[in-house]
This record gives sequence, C-alpha cells and structure tokens, in this order.
Amino acid sequence: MWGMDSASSASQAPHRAGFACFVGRPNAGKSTLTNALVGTKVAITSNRPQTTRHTVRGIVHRPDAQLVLVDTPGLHKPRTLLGERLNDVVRTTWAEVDVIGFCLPADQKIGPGDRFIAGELAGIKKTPKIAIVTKTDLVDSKTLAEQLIAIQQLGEELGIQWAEIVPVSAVGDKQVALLADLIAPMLPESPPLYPEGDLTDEPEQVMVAELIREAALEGVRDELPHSIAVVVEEMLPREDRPADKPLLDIHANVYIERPSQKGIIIGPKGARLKEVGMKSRKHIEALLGTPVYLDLHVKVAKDWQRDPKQLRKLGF
Ligand SMILES: Nc1nc2c(ncn2[C@@H]2O[C@H](COP(=O)(O)OP(=O)(O)OP(=O)(O)O)[C@@H](O)[C@H]2O)c(=O)[nH]1
Ligand SMILES: [Mg+2]
Repeated sequence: MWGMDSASSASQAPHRAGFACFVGRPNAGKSTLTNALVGTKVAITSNRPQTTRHTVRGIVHRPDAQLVLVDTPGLHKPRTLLGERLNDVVRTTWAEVDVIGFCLPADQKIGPGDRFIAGELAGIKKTPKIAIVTKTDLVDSKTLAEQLIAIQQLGEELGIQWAEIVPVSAVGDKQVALLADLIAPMLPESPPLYPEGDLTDEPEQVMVAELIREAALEGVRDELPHSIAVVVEEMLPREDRPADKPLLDIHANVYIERPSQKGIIIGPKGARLKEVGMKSRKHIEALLGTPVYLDLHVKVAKDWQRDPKQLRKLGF
C-alpha cells in the first residue's frame, strides 16, 4: 500500500490522514498543544493573547495515521482590520478540516468568548468536534470535574454533540498522546499527505520571523505585543567561509506602529533589542542547524494593524 511498508497486509487497519484544527479564544493553549503533539516547536507561544496570527500546520506522523494539526489564531471580537483578517482565517479553516478541537482552559470558567465560539461551531454540523480542556496542571480535580460538566452542559444547550471531552496538559504532558489516539480514527482513509519527517509546512523565513517575534513579545507590556510584526528580509550563507564553519546571515525588520514604541523595543542603550536577538538566535540556530548572524532593525509601519496596504506588506 502506498509503497510504505511491503509487509503490511490487507487485514491491517487502513492508513488514515487528514486535518484537525484547534480553535478557542486567545491564550487558551492551542499553540502549546500543537507543539506538544508534534513534539517540536512549530508555533510560537506566549502568555499574551493573540500570539498566533496565521494558521500553522504541524504534522504528527504515526504508523497508522498522519495527523495534520492546524493551529489557528484565537478567535475574538475584532478591534482592528488585523483582528478581522484573523477571524476570517479561522472560519475558513473550519470548513476544511476533518475534526475540530475546541480548546477551553481548565483554569477559567466558560465565558462569553467561549460561548460565542461554541455558538459558531454549533452551525457546523457534519464535522466531529472534540472539546479539549487545556492546562489541567493548573487546577485541582474538583475544578476540573466542574469544568467537564460545564462543557457537557454547554454542548447540550447549543445542540453540539461532543465526540469526546478530553482533559489535557501540554506543559505537564498529560493525555496529549491520548488526544492523538482519539483524533486518528476520525480521519479519512488516505495515504500520508506530507513526506515522512516533515513537521510543518511553514517556510523557513516565516518560522525565523516568528521566533524573533516570540522573543520580542517576552516582557513587553500592554498594547505593545499586538503592535509588533517581524519580516525576514534576507537569509544568505556568508561568503568566504570555510566549509566546516558556515554562517548564515539573517536580516530582519521588527515593525512597530508608532515612533514612541521604538524606545521600548530597543531598550536602554539597545539592551532589549540585543536580548531579543540573542534569545531568538539560539532558537533559530537550533531550528536551522547552522550558526547564524542575526541583524535586527526596528522600523515604524504606522498603524499597520488598521492599514490594508501595510497589512499586505507584512503578509496578512
Ligand atoms: N500551566 C500550563 N500553561 C499552559 C499550558 N498550555 C499553554 N499554557 C500557557 O498558556 C499561555 C498561552 O498559550 P498559547 O499556546 O500561546 O495559547 P494560544 O491559544 O495559542 O493563544 P493565541 O495564539 O493567542 O490564540 C502560554 O503562556 C502557555 O505557556 C498547559 O498545559 N499548562
Ligand atoms: Mg497560538
């Protein structure tokens, strides 16, 4: 079958492959869960809501199935054109997947944001939906039990038949493998969709830009996280290097929305930007497996979250 294993016989369960997307409000733990399932960081995460800005596909390879996990931006009430674009992306994804995983954090009561998403999901009849309770390491068993009941009730109220309700902890590695076991049989029979070993279909430049943005998000306060965008302008192997000592030159721009934000991101005497560079360089080197020289520049793209032209330039 599909040239994978000549020893596999017709009596074995057929191979399955397909798409599952994680939805939920910002900060619910979707990207962390995606990374835990893939076993590698394919999506950046932060304690800031609205970290993910585009769908990221993470690929889980198993002998019986290939799960393509589609991590989506948190769905929220949009305040900017960027917010609207992100919500559109999420809705388009729902229509294209075989399974929907609705992520609800264990440590927060179901709120209007969750209800809104559940209401939308109720309208998608034919796709199986798994309710995933995330961050179970943060609560005691009583709180978890109450959350499971609340989710059951939410389903009944809105006429959603949950295919499963699964508590997981991506950070504590609890029941993450079980979640994959539950999703796999819901996928259609199919040969693998991606080559063995591919963990994501993100282009390298995008992964690199995201790692820089992740480092830049750390420790900035309030509105600034939403204002940051990163674009990798160039990635080129340094010329005249000995074959055993390669160096990759990466030039990237960190965009902010207003000149007044420049000082915050650069920090006193450039200290913050330097730290962002050092932190992200480590991750980038691990990702690409080569030493990197990272050249970061801070630029102002005025009010880019609201400006269609700027959004296009920044890849939205
Ligand atoms: N304790 C604990 N924290 C978690 C767990 N999963 C995620 N988190 C934390 O929750 C925060 C948000 O996680 P993300 O994975 O970025 O959340 P997200 O749903 O992708 O958020 P958006 O991309 O903004 O929609 C981060 O600080 C994570 O470290 C978990 O299982 N346990
Ligand atoms: Mg995310």
